[in-house]
Amino acid sequence: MTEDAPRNGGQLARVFALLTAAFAAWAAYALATSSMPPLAADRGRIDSAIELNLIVSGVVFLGAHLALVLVLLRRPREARIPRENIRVEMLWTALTAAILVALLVNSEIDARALAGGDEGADAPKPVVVEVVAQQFAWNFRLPGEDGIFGRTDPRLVDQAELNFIGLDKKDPASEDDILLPQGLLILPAGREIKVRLRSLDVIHSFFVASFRVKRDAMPGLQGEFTFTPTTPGSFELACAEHCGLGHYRMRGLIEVVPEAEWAGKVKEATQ
Ligand SMILES: [Cu+2]
Repeated sequence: MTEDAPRNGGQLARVFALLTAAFAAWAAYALATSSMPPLAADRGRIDSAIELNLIVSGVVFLGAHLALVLVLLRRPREARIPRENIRVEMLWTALTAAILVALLVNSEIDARALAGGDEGADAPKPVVVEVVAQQFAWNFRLPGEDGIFGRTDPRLVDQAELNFIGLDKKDPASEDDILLPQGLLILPAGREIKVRLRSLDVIHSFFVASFRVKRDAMPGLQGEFTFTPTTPGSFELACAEHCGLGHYRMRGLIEVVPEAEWAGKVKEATQ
């Protein structure tokens, strides 16, 4: 060790402590001033998971940086810091593993609960909606009275005929299918919604911040997920996957209305 070591160590510790404090202050400010839009669906678990992860990683971040500052300050008295301490190493490795496993288990519990949907004999059937993403618009379809979606075929897609999803009009099941205007989805509040998500071209992502829902739409695959909008109102649907030059304008509007008004509003929008 050179003569300068104590002074350098102290300086380094001070710079480091300052940077840590500045970052912590900025993080606290960012957390206090920005937030997700108010929750409008039954997915509060997402908020608590984010909160828990931020708290745990914040505590670990501050603890690790504090330890680093202390080590830098104490470095001159090197004799007091053991070069190797198997017990301490085992302890922090086990502790880190335990924290990560606990977070993982917790997120698995959340994921299962969110995927489960409303169950039980008297739970009403979910409202099934087909969402078809395309460059750069959202198409929404309801199956109508029969509850069956008519056949679609990519070869039948015809933008000029406004057949954006390639609906086969010869299929009897497609007769009562309800095609909502592009970019407008009307949903009943308090009912479980089952979304069938597809894409006609590239990867898009169905993102409704107010519902805490974000799912990729993959060409060739059909995704399925559920959520229950709880509050009537207008909510923004954004594409959260950079899907091409028009990505920025790939927006949609989700109108959540009281269940009693739902059928009427859908009819009004499709006339
Ligand atoms: Cu997109």
